[in-house]
Amino acid sequence: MGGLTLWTYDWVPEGAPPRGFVRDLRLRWACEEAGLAYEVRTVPFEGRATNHLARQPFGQVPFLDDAGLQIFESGAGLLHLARKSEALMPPDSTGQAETLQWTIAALNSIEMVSVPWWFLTISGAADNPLTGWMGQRLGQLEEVLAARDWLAAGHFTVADLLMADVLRVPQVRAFGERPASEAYVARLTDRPAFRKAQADQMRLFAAADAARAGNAAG
Ligand SMILES: N[C@@H](CCC(=O)N[C@@H](CS)C(=O)NCC(=O)O)C(=O)O
Repeated sequence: MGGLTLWTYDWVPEGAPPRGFVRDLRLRWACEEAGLAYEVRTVPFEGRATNHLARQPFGQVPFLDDAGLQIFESGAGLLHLARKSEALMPPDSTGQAETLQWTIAALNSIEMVSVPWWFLTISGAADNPLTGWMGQRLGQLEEVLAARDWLAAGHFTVADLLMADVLRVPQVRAFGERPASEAYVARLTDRPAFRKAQADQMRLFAAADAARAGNAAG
């Protein structure tokens, strides 16, 4: 209970979202960027609809524990972590306002379209009714990213971390021609902190596969 604990599932199937995209990665990545020590603990994937509702009322992951303070929603967790480190959010009020604004924009103006669009796309909908809305939002963001390298404060912040995580979904990257957005995602996901966070998540689920295979065999 003394430090930071990030909670995720003990295992996830290969699929949607694929491994490497489970949202605990956002919190891992932020901790890595900020040099914050953390441990990762898990709740069972099986029975997730009911087995941790006291910690996450929608049965989802991630959630966060900071010395007994409990926080769910990846965006809330990121903003909590951002208050701990200038590597994630600058101390000045203008920089903080910009960071908050773009963090919320990633969730509420881009992800609120991209997730349902993605879901309909992978469900095989012949005519995805969200395509026009999706194209408009990503086009507007492309104009922003064509004009600058970072969303807030003139340097990397947690807003970039979150926006890049929203945009890096393969179907989103493949949707239309948006060279500035593609360069942005490539640059952000080439950061050592991202690569470590993603490798650690993949390693956790690979170990869970091995344990399940051992249990099935034995
Ligand atoms: N708005 C939530 C969404 C969390 C979310 O969708 N988590 C996925 C894993 S990436 C999940 O738990 N899915 C299982 C489910 O919804 O039952 C957040 O950002 O924390």
